[in-house]
Amino acid sequence: MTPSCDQPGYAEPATVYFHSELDDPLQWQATLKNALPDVRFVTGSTCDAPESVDIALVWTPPPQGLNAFPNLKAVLSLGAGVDQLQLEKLDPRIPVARLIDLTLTARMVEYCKAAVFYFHRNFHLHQRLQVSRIWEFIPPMSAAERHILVLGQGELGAAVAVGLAGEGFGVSGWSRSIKSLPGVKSLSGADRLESAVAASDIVINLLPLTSQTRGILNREFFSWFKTGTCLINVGRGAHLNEADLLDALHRGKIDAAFLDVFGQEPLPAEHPFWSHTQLHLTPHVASLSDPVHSATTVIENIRRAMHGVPLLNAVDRSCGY
Ligand code: NDP
Ligand code: OXD
Repeated sequence: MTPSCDQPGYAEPATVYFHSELDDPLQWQATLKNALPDVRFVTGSTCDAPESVDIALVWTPPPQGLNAFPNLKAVLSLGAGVDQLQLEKLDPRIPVARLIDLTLTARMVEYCKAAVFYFHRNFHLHQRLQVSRIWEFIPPMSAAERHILVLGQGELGAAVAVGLAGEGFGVSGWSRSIKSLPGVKSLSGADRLESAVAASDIVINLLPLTSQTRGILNREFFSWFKTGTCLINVGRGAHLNEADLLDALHRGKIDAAFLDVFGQEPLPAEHPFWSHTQLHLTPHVASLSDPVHSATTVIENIRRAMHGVPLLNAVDRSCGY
């Protein structure tokens, strides 16, 4: 049990600097103040006393950068991913935590199941036939015959894989280390990837963005797809080589894709993805965090940071995730 902010050893109330273009500062301020009435909540592109900031609670670094705060005790990500924090620029001794909560995970499982069922029940094929007013019976496969590969078996990827196995699909999960998850065949290592991709009908990307995974969804990767394979990218836009995806669609190497994340967000209006009939786009909403569901661990991590206690959901700075 971490000491409360009111107990001895907690000399000063925490000063939390908040920055996000996506999350509501007022909602977060109200939620934090409710639990930690003394907390000083600072937001905005300028901060009058950067030396007083203890904790940065951010989605992306503020314009002045995280190094503008010389006495940071912790960086708390407003997302499950941390690539957007540009951690390579941050002192490696500063602890960083990412956001994990049951609602965020449940939302990701819902999104992936919805996309998988769309492909599994051939809605994408019927949609194309509908445009030409063609009444054609496409016999549905059983879930057990449909093989799904989930790249990344962390908090989100593991929950998605187990959830899909529970629906009766054949599921494999690929990660750096081998896992033991009910109904999921665990694979690890670059040498296992080609055969796993080649055996799959649907590939879901839930890897973190690191120097090892950047651009992994590329021409070579797509060349391993069998005819009719579909892609779901909910990791990061920079995992995907966009030109290679368009080329693979054109050559029939990929049948269709759900894309939730993009190299540039918002996706520019002139981008070819918008009008591609085999692509289903969503604006980075596969899962979302919000103070109602995510504040508990943030509050606990503020307490921990103020007492020099290791953070919950700490990022391994040497791996970048
Ligand atoms: P975790 O850090 O919990 O899991 C990452 C997984 O990827 C682990 O299983 C890890 O392996 C595996 N991995 C990492 N690097 C490699 C590699 N080089 N080769 C093979 N496997 C690798 O992340 P989460 O599950 O919490 O989140 C995954 C990502 O989802 C986030 O980083 C973020 O980018 C994205 N995301 C997207 C959202 C959206 O709305 N679209 C919402 C939330 C997150 P091991 O277990 O062995 O360490
Ligand atoms: C996250 C995201 O990383 O929403 O949490 O992408």
